[in-house]
Amino acid sequence: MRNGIWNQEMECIKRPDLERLQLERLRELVDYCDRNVEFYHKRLEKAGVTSDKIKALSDIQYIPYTTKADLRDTYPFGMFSVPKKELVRIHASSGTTGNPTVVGYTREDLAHWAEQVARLTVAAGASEESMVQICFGYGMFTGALGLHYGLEKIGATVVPTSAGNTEKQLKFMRDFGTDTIVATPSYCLYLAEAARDLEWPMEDYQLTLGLLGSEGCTPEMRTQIEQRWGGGFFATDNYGMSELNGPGMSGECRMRNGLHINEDHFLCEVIDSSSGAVLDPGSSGELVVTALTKRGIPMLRYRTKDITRIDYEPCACGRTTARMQKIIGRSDDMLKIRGVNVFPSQVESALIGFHEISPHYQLVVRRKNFADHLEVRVELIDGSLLKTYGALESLQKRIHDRIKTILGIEVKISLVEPQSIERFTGKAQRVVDLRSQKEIN
Ligand code: DLL
Repeated sequence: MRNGIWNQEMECIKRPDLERLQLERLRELVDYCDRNVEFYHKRLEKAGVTSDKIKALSDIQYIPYTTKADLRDTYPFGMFSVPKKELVRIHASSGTTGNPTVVGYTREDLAHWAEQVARLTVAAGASEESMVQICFGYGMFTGALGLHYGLEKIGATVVPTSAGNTEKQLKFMRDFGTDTIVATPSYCLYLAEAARDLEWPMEDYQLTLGLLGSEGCTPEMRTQIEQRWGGGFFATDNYGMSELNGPGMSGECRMRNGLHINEDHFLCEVIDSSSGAVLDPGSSGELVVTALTKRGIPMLRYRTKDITRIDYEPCACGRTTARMQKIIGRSDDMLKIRGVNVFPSQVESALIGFHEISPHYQLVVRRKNFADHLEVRVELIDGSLLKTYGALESLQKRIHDRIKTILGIEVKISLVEPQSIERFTGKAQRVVDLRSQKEIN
């Protein structure tokens, strides 16, 4: 490690050298998929693509996209490329509907994965001095074990508390002098609240770094989380998905002006999610990723459904890798409210800043008179406000007006009792979709 950069050679690589490496790896990958996965063989054959047709990175456009539905249709191992004896780990994503997506890793995949996570955790400020509490659930979810091995690789001390058991979490955090936490932003916020409620002085905690991820978090929400943990706490955003190993695809450095992509492992494109057309560099759209080095279950042009934009300018931190902007939402999470596209993250940004409400909220979508209606449920900090009619009405109106200015649509604001909105130890579920229920008029 030099200048606080884990892998100077790859993280500060010159773009022409990177592109040469990506092209070489892409050709190898196409050839590998063609030879080892029946699913890809058929797709590539139909599209008339062989590795020798890939002469430039832009020739990737001839390769068909892969989707989550492809993984589900080939459940559980249909897209794996190696016999079981070569697999050393399996993970799966929860899959609330239908088959979960199952992913497998060879020994080399795990080594690459740990390297990817090592780079990002160092970029965020972790080191061999760090005492890191991993509050992601250990199990089929990739978050915990992914961060675990990357952090061990850099020599940090890992405390694998897993998710939940909040009081015990806080006790270890305080007694061990944990300085780094790995969690979803929503759980990190909840832990801060619980810490305050326990009435142990906040000064007893030594948290200075949050490696947060696995769900969206607006800059406004991040400020709330940082303020709750107190002055020295600095949180970074980390992105990934099980189909692309898990965490480790991209993460923020101390500049926090985008998430550095491990581009020698992941080749990214941004497309228009409705037409599938590839967009020019710098445009916002759906992220499509080709995992250049992954072999257990290779991924060619995987449609993530996550909406972002990629910035190719070198960063002030010294790294030259491209940075993706924070995910603004998933194309399938986008609500269409009377013709207007609404991402939950826009509502989150609008809500934070009202000192009378907590950062916990829920969006309820209903179908009424053949149109979608949005109710925003927000939690009051002081429940006695519910009895103070004038104050309550005025707050409701101010929140309503701010959201209307930002989104341009009417929403119903419901102010609810303190602590009444569900807390999550993993990914928060902020949207309650009641549109399939019987229509109300
Ligand atoms: O959430 C992997 C991960 C674990 C990333 C820990 C970072 C930290 P999945 O469970 O497969 O994998 O969910 C992937 O979660 O397509 C995004 O929609 C969302 N997501 C992940 N990270 C972020 C983030 C892990 N930083 C899906 N911001 C992705 C916004 C995120 N959304």
